[in-house]
Amino acid sequence: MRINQVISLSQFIADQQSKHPEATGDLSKIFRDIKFGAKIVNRDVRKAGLVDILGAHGTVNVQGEEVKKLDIIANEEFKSSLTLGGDCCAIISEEEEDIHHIETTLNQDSKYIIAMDPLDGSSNIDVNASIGTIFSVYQRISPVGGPVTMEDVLQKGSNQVAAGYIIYGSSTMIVFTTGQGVNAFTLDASIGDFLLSHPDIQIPKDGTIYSINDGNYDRFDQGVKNYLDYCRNSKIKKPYSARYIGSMVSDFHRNLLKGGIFMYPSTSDATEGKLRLMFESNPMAFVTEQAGGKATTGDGTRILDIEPTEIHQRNPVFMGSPDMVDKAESFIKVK
Ligand code: AHM
Ligand code: MG
Repeated sequence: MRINQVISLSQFIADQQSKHPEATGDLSKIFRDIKFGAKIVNRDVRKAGLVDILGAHGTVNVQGEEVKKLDIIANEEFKSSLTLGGDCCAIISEEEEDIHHIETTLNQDSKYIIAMDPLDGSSNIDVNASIGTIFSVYQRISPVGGPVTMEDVLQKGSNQVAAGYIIYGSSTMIVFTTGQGVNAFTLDASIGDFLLSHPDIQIPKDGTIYSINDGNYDRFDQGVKNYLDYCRNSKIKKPYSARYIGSMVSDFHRNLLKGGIFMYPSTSDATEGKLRLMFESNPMAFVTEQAGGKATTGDGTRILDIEPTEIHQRNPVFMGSPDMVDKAESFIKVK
């Protein structure tokens, strides 16, 4: 008997698995490993101000950006958890230039590939604002046992088997989809487990929150500027609110629950925008669509349909409440 109908993440996954007699249980084990990694990273995030893991690492990552110590730590912790679990054959990470092959005896028969941004929103680390981990799960295309290829890794987002994020906020939550809706589990620190807190999340069809880095306004295309002018127009039916912390997981999560649009468009000096297709756009787009939302590049292109050509490629992002994304696109398409 479950006390007060509390459902743990492990129980939920086991229940889902039992509905699929053909399931091998390997995906459940991937979630076990992601959950374990999340708990370890959560521990380190929570004590970041007390020990020497804040601040810059002194190197830049493959994007040429400054690396924080916690980025490195989180990357190593998830890699370790997924390697020791034995059900993942390769990882691609925002913090790694190339494919990280896992070729231990334990992992040689595994079919799953993980794409992850181990610590997203890292500019927020030093100021104690919410940060997150973003992950995708794919099945390899080439036969199990052989070397993982670029084709295995560069799959379009619609091939994702599962995706989600962990938010290290005022509480720690894991929000994910396996293609059957979106559910969120909150970490109960007293028992050390994630409990179902937000079943079957549906994003509101419309909303009043727009999230964008307004400092880039002068470098946006005219269509994006026109949409932002519309959002600021006090004569529209509902006054809009601008909300932007600069941590995608946090900005996205708020809009998922309250209704809104999250945007990171291209700019005149970054024609593909900033966010990475494999590590940020695809997993969030899968969650968005599974919650009833819409995720595009702003010109009608569905993010999940983009054919990736390189591990670290970027793309413009417009995602959230479907009516808001449609409205934004109606401005952007009119150049
Ligand atoms: P990161 O992966 O290096 O942390 O960068 C991604 C982050 C996103 O979380 C956020 O939406 C975006 O960068 C904010 O960028 P900006 O500071 O340009 O607005
Ligand atoms: Mg990131």
